[in-house]
Amino acid sequence: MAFEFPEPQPSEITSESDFARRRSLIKGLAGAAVMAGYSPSLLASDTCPPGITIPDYSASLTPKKSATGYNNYYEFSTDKEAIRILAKSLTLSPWTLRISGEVENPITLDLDALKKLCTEERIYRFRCVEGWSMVVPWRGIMLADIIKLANPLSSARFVRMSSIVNPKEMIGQRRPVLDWPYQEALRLDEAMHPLTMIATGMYGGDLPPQNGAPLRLVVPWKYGFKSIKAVQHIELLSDQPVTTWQKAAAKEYGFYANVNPDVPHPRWSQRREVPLGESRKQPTLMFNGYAEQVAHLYRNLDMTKHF
Ligand SMILES: Nc1nc2c(c(=O)[nH]1)N[C@H]1C(S)=C(S)[C@@H](COP(=O)(O)O)O[C@H]1N2
Ligand SMILES: [Mo]
Repeated sequence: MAFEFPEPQPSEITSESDFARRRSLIKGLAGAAVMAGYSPSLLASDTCPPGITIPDYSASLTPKKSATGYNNYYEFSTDKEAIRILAKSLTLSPWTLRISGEVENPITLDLDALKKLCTEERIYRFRCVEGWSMVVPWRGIMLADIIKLANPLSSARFVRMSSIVNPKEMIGQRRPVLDWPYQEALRLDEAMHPLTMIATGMYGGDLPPQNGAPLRLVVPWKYGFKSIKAVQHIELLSDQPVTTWQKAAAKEYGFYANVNPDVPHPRWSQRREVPLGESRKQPTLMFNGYAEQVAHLYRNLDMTKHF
C-alpha cells in the first residue's frame, strides 16, 4: 500500500479534504505508532507542494528506544550504546548551514530560516551497511528545497556535505579515527530527488543529539553511512569528491552505496538484515525498498562496479 501526500489547492492554503486525508492517514498509523513510541502530529506540511508517492512501511515502525539508543556517530565513539549519553555535550544552538561552491547565490541559513521551508513527517526504512535496519518516522525538509535557495550553476554536478568539527565537545574527534570533518556526497540528481531529506526531527519530536541534531541527511535507498549527521556545510561541486568512508576503506565503501542485496560487502553478505529491536533476520530489499522511486537514476551505471 502506498499513500500520496496531499496536494495543495491553488486558491487556498489548506482545504478541508486535505486536512481530512492527512488525519485519516495518521489515524491509520495510530496502533503501530503508539507501540513504537511515536505520536504523530499535524504539521505545516498540509501546505507542502505535492510530493511523490512514498511506499508505506509504517506497519513495521522501530521502537523509539532502539532507534535512539543504538547509534553510529564516530565523532563521539565507536561504542553504539555510549553515543546516546556522550552526544548530550554537543552545543546545538546557534547553528548555521552554509551553502557554497558552484552556486549563483552562496547563502548561510540559521535554523529559523530553515523552519520557514515546508516541513513534513515521513516514515522511511533505513539500512546500515553493517547489517541492521530500522523504520523511522522522520520530520524534515526536502534537500532540494534547501539547495534551490542557493541557485546552483549549470557547472554543479555533485553535492558534498560536511559535519561539524568540535573536538572539545565531540570526544571521538580527538583521535584520527576518521579524517575529520566527516564528509559525504551525492550526485546532484540524487541530492535533488524528492526522497532525499534533511531531517530536523524524529518520532514526532526534535532530533535527539545522538541521531544527528540539529540537521542530518536522510537518503533512504543508500546505506546509512551516507546519511551524514550534524551537517554544517553544503558545497556544490563540478567534480566527484572522495568521501570520508572512501578515504578510510575505498574497497569496502563506495561513493554510491546504494542498498543492494546482490553486491556483498567484501567481509559479509548483504542479503539479509536484522531490524533493531528484533532478533530475526529479514531479506534486504533492492534500493532498500525504494527501487520504484530511484532505479531510473542508475540506468547507465554498472552497480557492481560502482557500489
Ligand atoms: N557525522 C556522522 N554522520 C554519520 C555517522 C558518523 O559517524 N558521523 N555514521 C553514519 C552511519 S554508519 C549510520 S548507520 C548512521 C546511523 O544513524 P543513527 O544513529 O541515527 O541510526 O549515521 C551515519 N551518519
Ligand atoms: Mo552505518
